[in-house]
Formats: sequence, structure tokens, C-alpha cells
Amino acid sequence: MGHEAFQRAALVFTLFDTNGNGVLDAEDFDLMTERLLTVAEDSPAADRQALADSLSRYWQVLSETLDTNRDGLISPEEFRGFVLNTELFGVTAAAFAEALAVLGDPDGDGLIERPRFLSLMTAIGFEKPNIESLFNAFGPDAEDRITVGVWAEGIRDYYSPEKVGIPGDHLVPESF
Ligand SMILES: [Ca+2]
Ligand SMILES: [Ca+2]
Repeated sequence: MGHEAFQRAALVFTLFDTNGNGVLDAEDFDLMTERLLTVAEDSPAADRQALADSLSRYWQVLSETLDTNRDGLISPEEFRGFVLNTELFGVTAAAFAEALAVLGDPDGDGLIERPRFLSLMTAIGFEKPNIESLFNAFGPDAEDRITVGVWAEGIRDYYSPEKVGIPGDHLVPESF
């Protein structure tokens, strides 16, 4: 795995430790769901449910495959298995990518406005300058919008170990 992909994966661990206790646990994923759904209050119920399902599935996959000492927690050491398992890394992210991108489009026109993108990505825990760079890298149209498809693909790329020099690299802070 390239350096960029490794950094992207390491950032996932940091951000998904929502309760900040240094390990990934079930509560982290509940909290993340809550934060994202708070931003997406105006999204259709089915889209909100899809996001909740994708995150609960995400945790299920992580805990079933990475929790080698079976304590119900994923330590940073255990998480390395995820980073090195390229297949698991990509597949787990696909459903989440789709569900998250759709939350960016509450009116269903297939387009995501910058403020909505900012709110959702801030809820995940990314930093504003990094989010802005990412949005710009996606090539917004004259009305400052990107498509749901472009974002979903961007999230999948973020989780693809072989990808280098992608828009998602903008999310990794310089100092990380
Ligand atoms: Ca945690
Ligand atoms: Ca564990």
C-alpha cells in the first residue's frame, strides 16, 4: 500500500474514534450516525435509514474481522489488519460511500451544494480547509455544486489502497 493510502486509512481510525477513547467501539458508530443524521434532518427517511444501516454494517464487518482478541474493541494494532486487507477496506466502504453521498442531496436532483457537503464532512470530523480543497478538486459547476456520483466515487477512491494522487488526499492534513 502506498504512503497516501496508508495515511488515508490512519485518518479513518482517528475520525471514527468518535468518542475519543483511543479504540474503535460500537458507540463510535452510533455517535457518527447521530451526527450525520442531525445534519441530514431534511433527507428522506429511507436515505437516513440507509446511512444508519451502512454504518452499523461497517462496524459489524470491522468487529467480526479485526477484533482478534475479542474484547469488542478495535485497537490501533488490530486496525492495521483492515488497512492491509485491501479487499475488506474497499468493500466495506462502498455501501457507506453511496449512503453518505445521497445524504448530500436531500431534494434528489443528483447535485450537492457546497454548504451541505461542508456540514456532512465537518460532522465526520474533517477540517474545513481540507474539506474545501476536496470540494474544489471535485470540480464544482458554475453554481458551486458537484454530483452525488462524483462524491460517491471519491469516497470509494479514498478507500482504495492502490489509488494515489486522488482528490481524497486533500483530506489528510499536512501535519498528519
Ligand atoms: Ca472509540
Ligand atoms: Ca480488540
